[in-house]
Amino acid sequence: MEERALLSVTVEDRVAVLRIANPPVNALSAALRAALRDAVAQAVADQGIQAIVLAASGRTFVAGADISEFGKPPISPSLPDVLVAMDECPKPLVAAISGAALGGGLELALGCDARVASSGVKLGLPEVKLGILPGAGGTQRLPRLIGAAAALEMAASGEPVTAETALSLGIVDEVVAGDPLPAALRRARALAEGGQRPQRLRDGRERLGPRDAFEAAAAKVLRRAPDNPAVASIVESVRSAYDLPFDEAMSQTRAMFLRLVQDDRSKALRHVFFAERAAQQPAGLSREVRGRAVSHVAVIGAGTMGGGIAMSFANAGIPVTLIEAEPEALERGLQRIAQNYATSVQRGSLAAEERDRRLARIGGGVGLENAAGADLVVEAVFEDLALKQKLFAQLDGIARPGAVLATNTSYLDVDAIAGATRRPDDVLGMHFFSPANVMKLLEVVRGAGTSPETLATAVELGRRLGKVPVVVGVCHGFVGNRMLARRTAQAERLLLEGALPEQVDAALVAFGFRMGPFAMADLAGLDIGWRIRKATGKTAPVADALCEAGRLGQKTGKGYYDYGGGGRQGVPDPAVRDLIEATSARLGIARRAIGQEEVTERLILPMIDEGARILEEGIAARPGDVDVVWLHGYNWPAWRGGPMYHGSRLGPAYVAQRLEAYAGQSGDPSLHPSAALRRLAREGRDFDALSGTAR
Ligand code: TC6
Repeated sequence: MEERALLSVTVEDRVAVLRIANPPVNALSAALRAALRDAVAQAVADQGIQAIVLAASGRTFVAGADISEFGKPPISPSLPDVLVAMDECPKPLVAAISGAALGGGLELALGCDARVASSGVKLGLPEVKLGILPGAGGTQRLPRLIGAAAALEMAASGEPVTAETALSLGIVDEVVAGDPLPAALRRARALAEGGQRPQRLRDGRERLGPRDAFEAAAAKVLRRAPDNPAVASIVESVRSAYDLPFDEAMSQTRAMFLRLVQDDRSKALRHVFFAERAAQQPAGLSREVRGRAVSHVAVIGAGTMGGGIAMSFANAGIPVTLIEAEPEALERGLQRIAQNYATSVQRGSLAAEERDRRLARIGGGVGLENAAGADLVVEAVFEDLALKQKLFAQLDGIARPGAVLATNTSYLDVDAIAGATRRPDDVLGMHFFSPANVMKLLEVVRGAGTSPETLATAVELGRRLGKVPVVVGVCHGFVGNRMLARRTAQAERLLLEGALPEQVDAALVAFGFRMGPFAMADLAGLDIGWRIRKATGKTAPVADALCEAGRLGQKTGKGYYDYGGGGRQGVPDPAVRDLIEATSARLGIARRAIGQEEVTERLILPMIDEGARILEEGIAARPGDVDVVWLHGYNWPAWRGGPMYHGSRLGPAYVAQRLEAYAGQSGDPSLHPSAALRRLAREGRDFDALSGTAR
């Protein structure tokens, strides 16, 4: 029987223990909700039962509602119905929280009279990250337990707290080491001895706290997220705890929940949730394949990138040796790392003791021989194929057999690098994004000869580092930078045709990016791209002219914008307008007024087209993988789901037709839609249809 599998009931000294077992995370599926409601009813009916303990098997208590049910017709009983049954239960209920209690999981625990948690477990209301609000009483019961201001902060941020913090906030009554069941049973018996059930949370407003403290918290939360409908609804719902009777507030909250679930933002955020998890399981790699053990890492190259990569390992508890060719360069690299940690300590984001532990994990060495003992070597030297090939040939003679050899190249041919060794099966790309200790994306580049174990090692390691690893294939720029190149080309092209940097940047900010391409280029420095263009014989007339004029971005006080007193906020500069207009004239391009819609579409649609090519070539396995790359490597706005999700909402036919129109209007042949996109448009199919076409 499914019910038996989802929920088992045992009786311990007249306490019914309802144990949830719905792997992998005990999500509250319709069947589990029904089983819970029925089990509570049975415990009520059974004269021999005095109290109920709610417990769970596995590594989570309950991870919340079953997200895969959202957007489908609701199935009764809803979670609020289950909580009504718990409120109506005359016998005391206690939650034994042995793993994460999130969303509906915490709401379930809030329907109990007491909560006992294992030390270290997480409790939270992460619904806002899915574009919804806690719809099963979190916005009503939690304020009545810990105060409206604190509850609002938890629900609006979505950040979980540890059991220890939950204890100090008053969310849980007791924290124990290990299994919380014995303590929960003790509490349940004590409550039963009290004769009657304590006042339900729903019935008491004494702990809501002063209204003005809540309003101040609400103003802060809304300032932080001014355009987020889920946050606005959370504020409104928590506020109703002051103004409306519990049942009225609940039905209003339920209506908001059902509205938000249908909202495009929530759909996109749910897509992100599942795409991130799917990316963890690379296509074509069996779940049975295990990575090799990695307990010591060597990073070659102590520049900004190499240093950031070394910090990522040290932060995750993995000892690392940073390797340079010269002692001075090594010293500089180690000092930069120490300085980065010192800044975090000064800012208060890192404890001094933790800094010391991390620093102690980072050693240095001059010469490649220092890589001899490493289980994984990450090369992060200058982007030069010949240099990298030479280095890998040397490494081949030094690294121990079975060590994974990874290159952090952003563009170069990983197969050509692997070919310099006699062990291409051990070689792959691990492309970190700058700053490597912060950005979550890790492109794991699978070479033609990369073995499944090598691939699994990098993916598992990526997870250990707290990154989001996405497996990609070998091509120039892989997934992220290859798509970015299309956007960058259009941004430059739009300047030549009539737009100005501030207009282009504003369009992308309006789309949801934190920064536009030109503000970003100024921040990164224009000389990097200039150097690469010169080396590869390419040109970007406006960018080249700015560099020739010494305008290299923020570091020179001028780039696409003027940074005046050396601040980070640039202002439009008439000299840049003159320079752009002169460049258009020199190239014989007649400037015209370009509207925001065209700017946005010409930046975004070519990326979607490139994504289609990438999928057709098998460089990425699934549209969701491309989305995850952009979400975590380039700050694509999560509520827009990612470029392929966005393209899918627009429809391949629309994307193809607009690109064709822009190609005609601008005379830029690169805007013609690819064969892959045209085929989808013709056949009326979505990007999924391209998945795995080449492999
Ligand atoms: C809510 O509760 C609203 C209530 C109002 C009702 C009115 N549903 O992340 P992992 C799957 S909203 C369905 O890799 P971890 C996941 O897709 C919900 N599926 O594991 C994956 O499947 P795969 C509020 C779920 O150990 C597998 O479980 N709750 C759900 O790294 C393992 O997941 C949240 O937002 C779910 N709720 O992390 C919490 N959760 O193997 C969401 C997970 O087929 N969950 N799956 O790929 C999490 O944050 C994490 O999963 C975790 C475990 C911290 C619980």
